[in-house]
Amino acid sequence: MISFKGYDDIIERIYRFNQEHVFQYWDRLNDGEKIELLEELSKIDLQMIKDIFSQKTYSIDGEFSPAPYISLPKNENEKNLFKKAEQIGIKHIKEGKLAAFLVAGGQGSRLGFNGPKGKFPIGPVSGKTLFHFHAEKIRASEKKYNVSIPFLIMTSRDNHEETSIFFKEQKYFGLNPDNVNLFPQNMIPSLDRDGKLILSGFNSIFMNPDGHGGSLTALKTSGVLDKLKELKIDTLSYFQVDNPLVKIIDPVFVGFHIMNTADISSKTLQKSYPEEKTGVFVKFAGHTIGIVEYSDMPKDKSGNTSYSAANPAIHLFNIQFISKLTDSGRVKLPYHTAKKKIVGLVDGKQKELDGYKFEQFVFDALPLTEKNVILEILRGEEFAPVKNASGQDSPDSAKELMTALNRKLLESKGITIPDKVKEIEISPLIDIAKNIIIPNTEKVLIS
Ligand code: UD2
Repeated sequence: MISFKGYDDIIERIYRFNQEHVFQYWDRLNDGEKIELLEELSKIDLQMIKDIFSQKTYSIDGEFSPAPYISLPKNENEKNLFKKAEQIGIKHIKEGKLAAFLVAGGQGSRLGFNGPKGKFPIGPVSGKTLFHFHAEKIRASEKKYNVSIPFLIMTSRDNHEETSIFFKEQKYFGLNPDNVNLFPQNMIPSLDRDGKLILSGFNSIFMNPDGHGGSLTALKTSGVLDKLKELKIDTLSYFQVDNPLVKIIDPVFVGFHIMNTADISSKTLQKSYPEEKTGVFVKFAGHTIGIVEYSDMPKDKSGNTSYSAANPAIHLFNIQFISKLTDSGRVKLPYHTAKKKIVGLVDGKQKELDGYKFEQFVFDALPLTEKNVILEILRGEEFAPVKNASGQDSPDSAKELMTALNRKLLESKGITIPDKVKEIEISPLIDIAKNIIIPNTEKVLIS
């Protein structure tokens, strides 16, 4: 067994868990490099890694059926209930009880875009980035409700610096920098087929971000949760980086959440086709609510059209609930396993190998709630995911959806749209007045 002053406990633990191959290049390392490796190893919970590996096929516990949800209002009574929710939501927002929470730690590999996905240009006319749209929506809500809304952004080790620099360069898109809080999520090692840690270099371990489920733990470990409590924030509006249509601050949604004293509230929309790659809301046999991810759907149920309540990944979290979950440190959510090709160090050279990547999903906190709300929304008004480089759920389809929504908005105000117009972008900072004239050009930018 190797030895190094001050680190012998860690070294002994590595041998005990049969992971001593991580020291195979030990003799090539200088003392600084050895310490770096030992420090990284000291942060890995080897027992947890072993447990995850031994149950590596995530499976759904027990039977489930489609979940009930609050449908779009159809009659006067339901419309009145929605109006009541809106009033309650507005009051809550104006009291400064809300913060916006963007998860942006993912790797965006399907889109094939280099760098943080939030830097992707999505404005159909302006080319503004996803981050820009999100920030301007928050600015617009701050103005509308005359309140300050903290903006939390979870990044990951690989994109934290670039994201922070971008926000600085862009002067926080006009937001008060003191209200913008970027913090990286935690990392978890990937494993090879035999459950062994993978070296990414002579003295470093291959890690991946621990999934958006890691956001709950990261809120706690970064100290952000305590800051929110000091600010008397009680609700987090959670959203993904890839949806330029998301309504970040939505009074109706907030109102239903408050009226039901929910731990988590979630939006849902109808799947557009059974094989669409979204999770669906379900009710488990024990009456708890949850989401089953498309990749985890049992074969006999996938494609079943009664599971149509899709997950656009828009939630409200009660802060007390997150506090309770994170009381003992790491939130105990299951890990989902993905088989991946991983480039690691093998026999002194970088080589592709088969491995496993582990992630927690934030919606696995749903079955832990005592109360929750699922609210139906209109797809075309709030969901335009940017996932793939082309085709479905791509930048092109998202831009089309943005234009379609803007067209609908202008028409609802009685504004005439000339024939030539193909693309319409409206800045989130603009309140459309009835009397605007739209030019007869292909691209229209209202900002
Ligand atoms: C997510 C949902 C899916 C559906 C769809 C809607 C999961 C597992 N699936 O699918 O059910 O609702 O969205 O658009 O969520 N992220 C992090 N850290 C991580 C991993 C991801 O911050 O370690 C962020 C990522 O930056 C993005 C969001 O989480 O904002 C979603 O990640 P994804 O693109 O991997 O999820 P996707 O599209 O498979």
